[in-house]
Amino acid sequence: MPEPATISDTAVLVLGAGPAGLVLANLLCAAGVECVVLERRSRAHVEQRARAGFLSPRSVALLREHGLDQGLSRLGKRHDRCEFRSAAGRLELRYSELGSRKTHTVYPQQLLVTDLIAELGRRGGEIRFDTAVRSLGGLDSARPWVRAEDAVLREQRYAARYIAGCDGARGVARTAVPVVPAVRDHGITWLALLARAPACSDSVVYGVHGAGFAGQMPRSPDITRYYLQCDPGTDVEEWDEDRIWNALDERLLAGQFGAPARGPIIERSLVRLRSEILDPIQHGRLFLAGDAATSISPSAAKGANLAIAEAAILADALGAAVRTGDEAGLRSYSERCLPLIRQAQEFSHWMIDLLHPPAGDDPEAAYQRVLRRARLDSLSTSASHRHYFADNYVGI
Ligand code: RFL
Repeated sequence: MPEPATISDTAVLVLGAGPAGLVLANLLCAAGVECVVLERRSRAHVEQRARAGFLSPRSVALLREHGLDQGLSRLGKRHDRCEFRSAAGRLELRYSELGSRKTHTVYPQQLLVTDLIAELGRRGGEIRFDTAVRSLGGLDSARPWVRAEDAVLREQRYAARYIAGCDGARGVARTAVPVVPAVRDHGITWLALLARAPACSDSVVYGVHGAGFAGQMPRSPDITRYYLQCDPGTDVEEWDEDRIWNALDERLLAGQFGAPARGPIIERSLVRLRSEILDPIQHGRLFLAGDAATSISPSAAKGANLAIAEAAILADALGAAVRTGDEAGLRSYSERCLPLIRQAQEFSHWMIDLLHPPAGDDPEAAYQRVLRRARLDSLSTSASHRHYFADNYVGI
């Protein structure tokens, strides 16, 4: 096969138009650094892909500082509490009154992505949608490259001084970093649902139940995200609306605390809880950010927030390297991001453990359930434990 002609040669190639890639590209454009974003999906697809919703104070401050908060400031809703429902009763934690007294802002990820694409256009940035990266190379050379395919499967070659791998947990960039990741497959699967119905309370609700975990996360006045732990081999088609709402009623203890308002289920997908950490998150002139650098379960709402934090750190380092040739920030990129990743992974794992006590009659499962009960009890009885929880829950 002849080598395809290089159709673009730029300072930074950004792979992926999710939160990481779009924040990075916006910051680079604002700093006068030329970049091109390659995204395998269409613009309509990425602007409608509903995922995260909970932004940490650090993410909000960062987006605001860089003029990326127009929609967020208008439509984002302050959120400051979560509750656990279990056989031990109901425990509400108002984290605006705990620890460093911070709050989340609820703003659906697809709206943030839509805002970031529009702003990048205003800043003169370029996104090539429907362009799937297939391979990358030359990472130790002055001109690394990427091979991609456009919508009609035409091969293309792009070159740049640096490549930012922001193509998510299943992208190709991470496969170009030659390290064996630290991995945990939690053996847990969630049915992730979006319902056209208001949430049953203003809180995030975590149902810790013998039949499996259930969660409720408010998204907007008439859209709510729900999660239901299900068998790993389950087929989403087996979950009709009645089965879903009955399971939510049971596990969120509707009899005691009120039933969720029912409405059409507008989206259902399976999320397998799997965590993966790369160290380092760079190789040669390739730098990973977001889910490409670490896959993290949605149990503590950290993924999008890590993506934004890493994108900002990378934008600073790339800006200095391109403008002044100073690569010190790039050399220490992994060292700066990994403490954030480790902390987020540790807390997400803590949450997974808390929310999924093992089922079964064997003595080990029973013992593990006692530990989870003790952990919930200590959240209710120990102020210092509540402060610890609050700081980790809203922190990145
Ligand atoms: P993304 O958003 O996955 O974007 C990566 C982009 O790269 C594109 N891509 C490619 N492009 C070109 N060539 C290729 N070969 C490519 N391969 C992939 C993809 O099409 C995509 O557009 O990664 P990024 O930017 O790192 O952002 C990460 C976040 O999206 C993710 O961590 C969060 O959504 C996780 N998450 C949550 N995070 C939070 O902080 N708060 C939450 O409340 C929250 N809720 C969630 C979540 C994730 C969920 N799912 C679906 C796993 C709820 C759910 C259900």
